[in-house]
Amino acid sequence: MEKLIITSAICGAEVTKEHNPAVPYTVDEIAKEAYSAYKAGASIIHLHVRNDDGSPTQSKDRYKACIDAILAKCPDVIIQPSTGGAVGMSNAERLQPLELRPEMATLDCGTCNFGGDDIFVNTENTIIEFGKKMIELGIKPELEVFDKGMIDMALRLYKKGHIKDPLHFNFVLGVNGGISAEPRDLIFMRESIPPGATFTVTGIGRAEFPMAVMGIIMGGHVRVGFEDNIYLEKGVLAASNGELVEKVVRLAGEFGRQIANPNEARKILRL
Ligand code: KMH
Ligand code: ZN
Repeated sequence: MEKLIITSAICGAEVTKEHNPAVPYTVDEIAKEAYSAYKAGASIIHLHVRNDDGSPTQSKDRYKACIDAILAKCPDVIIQPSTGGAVGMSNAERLQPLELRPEMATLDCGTCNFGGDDIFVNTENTIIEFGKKMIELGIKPELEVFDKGMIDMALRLYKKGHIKDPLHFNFVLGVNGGISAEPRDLIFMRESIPPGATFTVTGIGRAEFPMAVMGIIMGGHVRVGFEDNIYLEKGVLAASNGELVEKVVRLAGEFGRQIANPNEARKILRL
């Protein structure tokens, strides 16, 4: 089996220090958390950024400051900015980090409920606009799918040329409004993508590690981090993103799956 690529989603846009005091906001905190994940075995950092007060932002300047600080500590890591940002942001706001020409970025493939009254809006035209921009700038999209219909949308737009090979999906399971996180759900998602496409598995909340194990044994890749889950185990807050990554490394070891370093990840993903 291919080596395992671990992505760490170190802060997201929604989780706060009230949920877990280790959630990073400042540039220094973000760089420190990225380093903890990288040192533990993450080769990709899925990056959202915050203002110092913790509010989410897609500011290009703030991304630049965070990326520079991360690269100073983790020179070869793959940085994957979010183009999802936070619920309610405009497309123009969300697209800003692409101007920095990262190697990868997320491309969210559909609209869904996002808990309470929140709706995460990604219309077909939005996905086309974001996909075209990534082709134009040579940025590999990670196709974020929160439900099976989003895979169908991605494949439709791929056929029309708005998304290019090689395809890489991130199956996000357990969002309140997306597909649930049962083993059958992940198998259904996996069977719905073309042979040859790569995939990462992200389980939300308590589904993080069960889904990680499934990703490990199914030959996929794994994402963990405070964006998705703040607990190391039931009732125990993780002290860092590194602790979450270390747990994945331990689980992968139990199943004989080796961990990819960033350059190996680049080869697997054909970056
Ligand atoms: N914060 C969520 C609304 C992404 O990074 O592309 C969207 C999100 C997806 O986190
Ligand atoms: Zn995200």
